Amino acid sequence: AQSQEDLFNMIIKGIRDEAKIATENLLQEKAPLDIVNQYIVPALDFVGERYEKGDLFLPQLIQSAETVKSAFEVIKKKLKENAHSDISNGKILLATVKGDIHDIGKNIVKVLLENYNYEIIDLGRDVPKEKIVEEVVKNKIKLVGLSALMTTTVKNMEETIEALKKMDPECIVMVGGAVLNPEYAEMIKADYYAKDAKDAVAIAKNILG
Ligand code: B1M
Repeated sequence: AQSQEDLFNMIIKGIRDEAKIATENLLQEKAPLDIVNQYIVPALDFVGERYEKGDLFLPQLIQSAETVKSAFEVIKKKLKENAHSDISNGKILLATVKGDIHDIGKNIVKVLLENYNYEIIDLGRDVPKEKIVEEVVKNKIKLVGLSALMTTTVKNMEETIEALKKMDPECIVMVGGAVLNPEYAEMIKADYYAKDAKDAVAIAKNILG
């Protein structure tokens, strides 16, 4: 069995292939989301802090992010095996806002929502508000999920919410991302704040059933 040290350290060091195997082994004994919360998020927080302090540089941050992506591919496969049923509970549009290329968190949220049978329209990252509004109209979306990870892009999130509400005051917006908190979410006029993927599912259930 793998110890917590292993996957955590592999992400920090950016060793991809081994991280994949470690994840497969961990899945024998742990639930997919527990691996995300106990290993992946803490490891990314750790490299993020070291990067901020200047103890570690961008190439290493990228290596760690790539390692997480390959570990998450394994987790995603497992989650898909456990999917609940084929009937869609409704559509949700997801995007990381303009100027922001962080998408690991959004992708985790996406997989979990899909697992609960929501149909996800994923616009990806660095998405301008105009594109988000256009796709919401085109796909008749009731619930939009926006992600932002940087203090500088929260402004774009606010502007996106403003544009969505202007287009349709009934459009419901949930927001998430490490830079946010419930107070901040309220300030930028989001309807809901999701602290993690489980929260996002609870909100979706509340809105779409
Ligand atoms: Co960057 N980065 N990064 N980065 N990065 C942060 C965010 C930073 C805090 C690091 C730091 O300095 N401590 C910092 C921002 C500082 C600030 O704004 N104050 C930072 C910076 C500065 C940058 C660059 C500018 C660096 C540079 O180029 N000089 C650059 C940004 C470029 C840009 O966006 N324009 C950059 C680039 C990168 C990488 C490409 C190397 C990589 C991203 C790879 C990718 O996403 N594809 C990266 C990473 C990995 C991080 C950290 C280390 C980890 C982020 C992450 O994935 N966390 C991050 C530090 C940190 O957060 N600790 C950092 C794990 C993820 C699961 O959490 O996204 O919060 P999170 O998602 C959670 C919840 O928040 C919630 O559910 C998820 C699952 O629990 N959630 C939602 C998220 N979105 C949701 C949406 C919802 C609902 C819930 O509704 C839809």
